[in-house]
Amino acid sequence: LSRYFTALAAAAALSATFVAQAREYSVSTVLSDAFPWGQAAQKWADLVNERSEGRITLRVYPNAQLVAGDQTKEFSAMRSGLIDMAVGSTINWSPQVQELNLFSLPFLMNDSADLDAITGGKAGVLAFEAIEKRGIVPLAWGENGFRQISNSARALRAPADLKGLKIRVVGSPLFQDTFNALGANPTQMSWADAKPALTTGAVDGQENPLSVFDVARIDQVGQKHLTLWDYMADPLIFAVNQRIWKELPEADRELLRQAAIDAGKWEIELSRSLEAQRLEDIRARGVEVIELSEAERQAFAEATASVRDKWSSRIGQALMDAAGEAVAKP
Ligand code: X2X
Repeated sequence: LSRYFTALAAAAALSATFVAQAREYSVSTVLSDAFPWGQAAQKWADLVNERSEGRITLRVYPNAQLVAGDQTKEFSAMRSGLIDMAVGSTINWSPQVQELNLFSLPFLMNDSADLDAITGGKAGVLAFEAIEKRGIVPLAWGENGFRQISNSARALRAPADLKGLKIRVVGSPLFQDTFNALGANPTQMSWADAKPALTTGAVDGQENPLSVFDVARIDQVGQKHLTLWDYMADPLIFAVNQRIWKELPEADRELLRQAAIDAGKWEIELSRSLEAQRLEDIRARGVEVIELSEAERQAFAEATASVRDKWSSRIGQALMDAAGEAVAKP
């Protein structure tokens, strides 16, 4: 009998430990797992679940639903503890973390190699330090992607072609400057409002990575012309509220960090490997795809030089220098 009670007590103790340690956390994203972005968050959740043997659950809440669709409030909500964790875009966090505007500077980066050199080098470290200073713990990089511009009116090959076009932009002031410099008429709105605005013709155009154009079927809301200009790319950042981070045992922190690194790497590779096929599919749907010559792209870069000048002081000299070194061609 006593052996029976001992076993019972041991089982109770075990389950008490289990209950005490089993935790669930919310993870905010803007895009669902129909997109690489949401898949990045789900991969993180799957790896954490598997490696913690079910002890830690990350529940992904897409469509910025934890901030009622207002993606520019995600960072603040994570800092205040309303959201535990997030996989967020540098664009959406830049209102609170000025340094992250680096990635939105038009024509700073030419390709994925430039982006990788920034995120993987000193600039990436400085960007993470800037986030940490604002009370959030950044763990790893993912990728939304190089952003291309589409519109319903005409083929865009030169800055003059943008004149007077109403372009939906994300809620970060830098984008107002970029599209004003190009002679367009930028309108800030959330992703939730973007598709309806395109549908009704309240705006003529938008800019997003090919994955978003493809999966969200932006071709179906009148966006007939798509210019590949690679004017900027927004990385994703896996991050955790600081109080939650501090409460976690060291081993769980390491588990979360490594799972975020692995999920980010996986998603970046996946996202890039699908780009060519996406472009083919977009073309097959009848969208006119405009590819720019180096000189044509350069004309857009020159037209937006003032934006880089104005914003580099807000981003900070050390970060600008580190990014400049990263993208410098020998
Ligand atoms: O709103 C957008 O355009 C999106 C989905 O790309 C971001 O959240 C930055």
